[in-house]
Formats: sequence, C-alpha cells, structure tokens
Amino acid sequence: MSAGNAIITAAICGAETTRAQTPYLPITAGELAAEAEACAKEGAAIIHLHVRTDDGKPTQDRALFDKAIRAIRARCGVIVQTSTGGAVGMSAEERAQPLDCEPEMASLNAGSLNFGDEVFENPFPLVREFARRMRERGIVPELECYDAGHVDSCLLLAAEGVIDLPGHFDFVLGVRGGMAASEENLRFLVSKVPVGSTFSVAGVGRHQLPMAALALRLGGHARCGLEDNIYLSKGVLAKGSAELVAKVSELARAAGRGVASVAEARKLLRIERSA
Ligand code: KMH
Ligand code: ZN
Repeated sequence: MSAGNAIITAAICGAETTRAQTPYLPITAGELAAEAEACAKEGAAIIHLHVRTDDGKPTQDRALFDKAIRAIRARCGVIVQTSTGGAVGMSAEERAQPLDCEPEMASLNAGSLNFGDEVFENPFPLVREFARRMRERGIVPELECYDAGHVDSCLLLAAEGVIDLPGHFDFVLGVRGGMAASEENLRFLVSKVPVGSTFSVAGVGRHQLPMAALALRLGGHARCGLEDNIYLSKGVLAKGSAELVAKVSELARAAGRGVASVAEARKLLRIERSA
C-alpha cells in the first residue's frame, strides 16, 4: 500500500547557520519570503521559520516574526511553522514570542540535550507551558525529538493531557549531543511512533538528503534546508533551501510517493485554522 503523499518542510534560516558559511542564507523578511515562495514552488508545504536581526543575529522578536510571516503570506500559501527553540541560551519568554503571531504550527522541543558544546534546555515545565499556549491558540505542535527519550517524554506529556496524540513528530538526527543520523536509529524511532501519528526527519549536515530518502521510504515526511545543511552535494553549496526541496521532491517520487500540497498537509497534520 502506498504511504501517500509526502510533506516537505523547508527550514530556510535557522539560528546557527551564518552568512560566513553560505551567502545564500535569507535574513530579512523580504529574503525569507522570496525563499519561502521558491521552496513552495519546489514542493514545500511547510516553512519552519526563524528570524534574524538585520545584522544576522538570531532573535525570537515578535515584531520581526510578524513582519516575516506577513511577507511570506503575501507571496505564497505555505503553512508557517514558527520556531520556539530559537537559539541555545534564550529565555523561555523570549522563545515563546512567535506563538503570539498566529502561526498554524510551531515547534515543540520535547527535551533537553547537549547541543554541540552547549546545552539546549527544554525542561518539562517549559514544554508544558509552550504546549498550553499552543493549544489555547489552536497552533499544531511539531514534536521535535533529538533522542529516543524525547519520544517517551511526548508519551508522558500526552498521558498528562498536555499534548494531543496522534500528533506529528520530527526526528532531528545528527546534532552533536543527540541521536546520530543512522538507519538503525531512525528505524528504532519509527517503531516508537504511536499509531495514527505522523513523523518527519531532519538530518543534520551531510545526513540531510540520505535521511530524507530513508524517511520517505519508511512512509514518513522530510525536512530539509539551510538551517540543518548548507550543501547540495559534497563541497557544493546549495543556492538556497529551494534546491534542497527540489532534491527531496525527487527523492519522494523515487520512493513512489507524491509530494503533498499545502491542503493535503493541513489535513494530514490536523491543522484546522486557516492562515
Ligand atoms: N536552534 C536550535 C537550538 C526549533 O526551531 O524549535 C533549536 C531549534 C529548534 O532550531
Ligand atoms: Zn529550528
């Protein structure tokens, strides 16, 4: 039986990628919107959104999110998924600001981990409070899991009544401090996905396209883009996230899947609010 059409998420900016690493990183609202539109044309249904100050610093500033979301919505009808992770070291209140900007989705980081040489802090009280605000505002959470224990944490939170399952999991694999991007690990994580829930995979660095290919073969969905990986192939910079989305669309077709439209993605992810 076919696993159905695949949802492609484009993580176009992130908090860690710099212009020194790639000149193709979008920073301003106009650049983010142009990149979102290019990604949508190549098959992305979701834009995972971070914003930057004009000098490229990561920020969770509400006004900058508002501006970027308005610019994106003026150019294309993608699902906007705002980050609540921000950058390592930001306070909870700083991170929560985009939840006031009426996104259809937001990331909900399910647990803490070493993140390179730093610690990405997501204690249960923070996760509960972010989940509460999302539910109050009708925002669908994407459950970001960097390790197998984070999936178990989601099950605990569901048992507490804090999040609703079935839901949508995103396995971020290859962070230094999180679960490695390997086939064995992904198959194990997929075995833990509760019945009826969906999953996507975000492989970091050179693992991005191979992990996307495997996720698509396993019936899941895929995330790509400059947040997690700046290369199209070894030593060749992607000229923006849209080139990576085009590759993932090809991978979906090679796996016998179609590429989900925004309307299909909304249905699969149980997004009820319209932009
Ligand atoms: N920048 C990472 C520390 C998210 O968007 O929710 C966290 C992150 C996850 O990017
Ligand atoms: Zn992010």
